[in-house]
Amino acid sequence: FFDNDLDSGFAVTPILNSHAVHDPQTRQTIVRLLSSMGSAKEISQYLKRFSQLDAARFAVVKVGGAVLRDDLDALVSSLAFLQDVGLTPIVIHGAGPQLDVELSAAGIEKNTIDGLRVTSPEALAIVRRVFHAQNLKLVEALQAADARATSIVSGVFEADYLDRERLGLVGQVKRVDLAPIQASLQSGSIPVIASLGETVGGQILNVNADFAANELVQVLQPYKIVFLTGTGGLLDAQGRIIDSINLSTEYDHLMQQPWIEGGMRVKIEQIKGLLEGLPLASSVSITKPSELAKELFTHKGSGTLVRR
Ligand code: X2W
Repeated sequence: FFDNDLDSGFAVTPILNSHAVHDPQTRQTIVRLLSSMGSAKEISQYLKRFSQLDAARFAVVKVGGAVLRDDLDALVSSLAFLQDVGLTPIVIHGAGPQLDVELSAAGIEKNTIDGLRVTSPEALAIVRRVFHAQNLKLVEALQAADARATSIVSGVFEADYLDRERLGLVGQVKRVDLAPIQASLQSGSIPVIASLGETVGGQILNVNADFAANELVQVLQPYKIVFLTGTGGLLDAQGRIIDSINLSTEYDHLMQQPWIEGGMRVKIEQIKGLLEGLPLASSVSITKPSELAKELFTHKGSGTLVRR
């Protein structure tokens, strides 16, 4: 999947993250706000490091549809907090559970192949509507919390049919256009991106949000890659969150475990593919919205850390 010749226009002027955190007083306030999570020293270190990054290289945060449904308030306050401290994450979201509901209400039966939704022309009309509605819901909630956010529902993912015969109007990303994202970052506004693609001919396609996030990550190579999920991490047989997974030593063993359910299996496979396109030291964090700051600003982090 990652071998397709991704082409990107990443020759843009870097936009540094805001200098707000260089102001000692602001920094002190932030450290105090986060003091329950970690030591002042580590929090300061992370703040400093993040503020020196090109804004497009700070963080890609993938938000599952379940989080938009169940945990919107925590999501909004976590993202707004980052903006308050001068950091702008790039947000890409799905809408899986919402699509299940709306398609079913329209009498369209759910059919997936390898976790991908078979999408007919009738289904696509609903997919588009639901993606737009979920995107606006998040953007408006951010704005209501005094955060600046930009709705991006097209123009980022140029796609091709993944398997038109079997899947219908489902896309595979061919090219990522960063221009809309850069424009948003330029004004310090959080880009909120829906995972819809379009062909060169203008046909809109349904793209799995994890796949779209992966493609975005390959192009941006951000410092932090965070998947926000309903569970807040990968769960073991007892339903407890697994602290960390080292794929180089644990992948085969993990995939053989009978308790790993289908969705998680797909997720681990996807993350493995994603990490293979990144420098060896990269990692992916899976956590929940209320623990995003802890994940970003402490050594211990939160949720599950997946390494190569
Ligand atoms: C996904 C897009 C939504 C998605 C779907 O139709 O469900 C395909 O399967 P979550 O909430 O992140 O799972 N697309 C092709 O991925 O949303």
